[in-house]
Amino acid sequence: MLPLTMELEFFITSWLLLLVFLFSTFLLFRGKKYPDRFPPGSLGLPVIGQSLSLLKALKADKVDKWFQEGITKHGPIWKASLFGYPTVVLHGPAANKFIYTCDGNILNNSQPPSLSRIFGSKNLSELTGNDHKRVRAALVSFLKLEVLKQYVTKVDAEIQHNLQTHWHGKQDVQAQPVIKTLTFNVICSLLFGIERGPRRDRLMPLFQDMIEGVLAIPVNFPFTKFNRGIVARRKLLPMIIDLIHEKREALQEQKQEANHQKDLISSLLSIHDDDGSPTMSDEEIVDNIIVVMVAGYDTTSSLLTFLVKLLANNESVYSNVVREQEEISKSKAVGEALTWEDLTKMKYLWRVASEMLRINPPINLSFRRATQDIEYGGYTILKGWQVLLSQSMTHMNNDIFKDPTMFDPTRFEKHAPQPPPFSFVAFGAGPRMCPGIELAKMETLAMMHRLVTQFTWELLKKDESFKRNPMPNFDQGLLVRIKPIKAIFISSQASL
Ligand code: HEM
Ligand SMILES: *[C@@H]1O[C@H](CO)[C@@H](O)[C@H](O)[C@H]1NC(C)=O
Ligand SMILES: *[C@@H]1O[C@H](CO)[C@@H](O)[C@H](O)[C@H]1NC(C)=O
Ligand SMILES: *[C@@H]1O[C@H](CO)[C@@H](O)[C@H](O)[C@H]1NC(C)=O
Ligand SMILES: CC(=O)N[C@H]1CO[C@H](CO)[C@@H](O)[C@@H]1O
Repeated sequence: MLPLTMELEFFITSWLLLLVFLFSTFLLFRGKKYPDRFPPGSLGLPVIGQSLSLLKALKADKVDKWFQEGITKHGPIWKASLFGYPTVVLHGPAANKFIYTCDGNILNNSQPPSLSRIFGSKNLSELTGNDHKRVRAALVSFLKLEVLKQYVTKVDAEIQHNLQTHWHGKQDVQAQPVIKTLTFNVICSLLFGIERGPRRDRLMPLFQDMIEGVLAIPVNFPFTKFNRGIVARRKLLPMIIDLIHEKREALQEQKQEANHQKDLISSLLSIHDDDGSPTMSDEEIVDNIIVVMVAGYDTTSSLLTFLVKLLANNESVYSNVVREQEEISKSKAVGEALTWEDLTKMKYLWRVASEMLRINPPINLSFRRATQDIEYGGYTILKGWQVLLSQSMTHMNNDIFKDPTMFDPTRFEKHAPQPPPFSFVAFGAGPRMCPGIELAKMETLAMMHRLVTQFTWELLKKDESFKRNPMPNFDQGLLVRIKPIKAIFISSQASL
């Protein structure tokens, strides 16, 4: 049954894409002359072929091949028509630099239109210029390290709860969905200040539908994922607005108390401009809460899932990680919460995570739109055209990272030669670089610490594969067989 609906979705999408394409080509090229400084490649038929072949490559995780074919055929800069727009396809450190540092007035962050129905119109990802700066500064004021440091214990408590509920007492675990539950709960706790209980439980399925909708093929018919996503957004809105009202009241009651940074929402509500008016409207807060949910959920859980797989497959990395983490747990009493200082000692673990982000970056494609005619690499990109950047192709470039397919965390050692700027871009770069890095790092380190000190595990399918849609998702959720480590509790109790 499933494959059938997917076929159908694909079929409908093809026709929709065709219509959108024909219409936008008509708009774009009405009366325009073709100078011959356009990148090589074709915008003609088979139009659908190009979008579909990219979607297929995404699903089969063969996007690198898709890019390589284009590069072999046309050279480093080429054009195609994708998702309804003429698109210039770019890669390499120079292209990364160009895209990441380019003025928002030249290239904006327009995603293919489908996303806005779910993200809302005041979303950070689409804002440009001063609006982007203002909203981003508000988010960063909460997500920056000095503030986040206070929340290690809270993150750790969510992790312990996740392990108690979904790991202890189980034999086989689907790691990826369970880790997604964790990243969802961390966001609820830290960012939205929603404690465990019925409210979170009501939020979770809506949120998941919404995420699936954001990432699905944008066909708004009943029963499509996209449609479910839109419906979920509609149901989520009043819940989030209630939450904002409650937080505002709570803030007004405890005006004297200085702690406005209990969670992201309270923090956003208490930021004021110089003239005393609130910096962000309720609408902006709602849309950005949704952006943060989407941005922080699948990315971090993807990294954690890849790490679980790696440690099961690579004995040498595993034993190094365990040695470092046991050193840390030795210095703590049983059940004592992790602290910020503990995390700063996990240097090897973070190098392993960074190397994982190099090899399997959760995000490795970005779209932009040209808001005026621009020149790049000797070619013209016309106003309205799309730019597709394959930013992480630099991660696999032999001139930048020697033996790029080798998993080698020493690349990230302090004294190792630094890769040139704009070549390690798992978190992006420039004014739109991921503001959630420190939170992602905190979750990753704390969760891996708890996992390796409480369990050993092996993969039930030696090489379970994953597909990007567009975030990497393991076919069976990464099935692992786990065993609790009892010895740790006994030995540390004995030493008390
Ligand atoms: C391993 C985890 C993560 C990875 C690999 C990651 C990666 C990225 C990348 C590559 C971008 C830039 C996209 C572009 O330029 O097109 C980005 C943007 C963003 N990320 Fe993350 N992210 C992660 C975790 C998080 C977390 C935990 C949060 C939130 C709490 C977050 C919030 C955001 C936001 C709000 C933006 C948009 C920033 C802007 O447009 O100014 N991310 N992320
Ligand atoms: C994106 O990452 C995957 C690994 O998850 C890789 O196989 C693929 O080639 C990458 N795509 C591009 C265009 O770099
Ligand atoms: C981005 O630029 C394109 C082309 O000029 C325009 O159609 C679109 O509305 C812009 N999007 C935003 C969010 O400004
Ligand atoms: C495991 O990691 C080590 C250290 O980076 C690397 O040298 C080795 O090739 C990896 N082994 C496997 C089986 O991937
Ligand atoms: C992806 C997304 O949400 N896009 C919307 C963001 O906001 C702008 C306007 O502020 C809309 O035009 C986008 O469609």
